[in-house]
Amino acid sequence: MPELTTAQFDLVFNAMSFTIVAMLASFAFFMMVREDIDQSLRIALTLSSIVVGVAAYFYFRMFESWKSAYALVNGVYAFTGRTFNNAYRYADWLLTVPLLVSALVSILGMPREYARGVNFRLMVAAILMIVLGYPGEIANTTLSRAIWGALSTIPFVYILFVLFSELGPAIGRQPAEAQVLVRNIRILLMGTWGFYPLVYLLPIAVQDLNTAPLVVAIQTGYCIADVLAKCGYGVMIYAIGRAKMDAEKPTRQRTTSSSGQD
Ligand SMILES: *C/C=C(C)/C=C/C=C(C)/C=C/C1=C(C)CCCC1(C)C
Repeated sequence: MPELTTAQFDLVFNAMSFTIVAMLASFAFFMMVREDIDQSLRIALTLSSIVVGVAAYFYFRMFESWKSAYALVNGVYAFTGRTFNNAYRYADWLLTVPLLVSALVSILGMPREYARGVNFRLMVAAILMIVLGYPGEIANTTLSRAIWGALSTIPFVYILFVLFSELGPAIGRQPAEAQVLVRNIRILLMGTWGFYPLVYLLPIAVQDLNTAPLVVAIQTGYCIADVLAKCGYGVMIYAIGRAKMDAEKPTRQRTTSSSGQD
């Protein structure tokens, strides 16, 4: 790993510590607001809490790994010989990405059989995407990074295709209050998930793997994307749950008073 200036080292250090606290705060928030929404939609908030909880753990590990990869020697951060462990990041994604797609499918409240099928296909694609991306992330040449990256992009494109083609009709069935939010969460998902392959492409674009600006850009880039794609996304899942509940409230009160039970 390349030698870093104190500013470069600190930027990644601060980005990671910010991400840890963002994940922990989101965890507390999602756990607290879970009870605010309908039982049938609560699973989406549970999934969001698990996502940020898992990410907080792996960020803690990454933070430790980052600190042990470098030592301050005469005013610069020299590599200690203990390589930063990218496996923490990919283990995090391997667990959280399938849960993120699942949270979206469950907040849409599609027919059960259909939801199960979509969920399964999206989860398999998400796992393939992460598993194929990892060998490229730790590759020694930009060529093999490019090849694994291209393979990983196939399931990625499939996920986007499913989200746009197949979930489209489900959006049309959402109450008016929730439709805009569902469209927005899809845009957030596209925008933030699209950011990961761009960060991954940087070393290929400049045909180098091991410069200080690259290491710093990749680590901070993934941190920013993770906060948006996990914390920001979870907040939107909550907003959708609330909007759906508010939209259904009048009918629910009616059925409650007529049947006398809830
Ligand atoms: C919370 C973490 C999330 C939402 C991670 C998402 C990661 C991706 C969408 C990664 C995609 C990649 C490609 C499409 C090609 C290059 C390799 C990856 C794994 C960076």
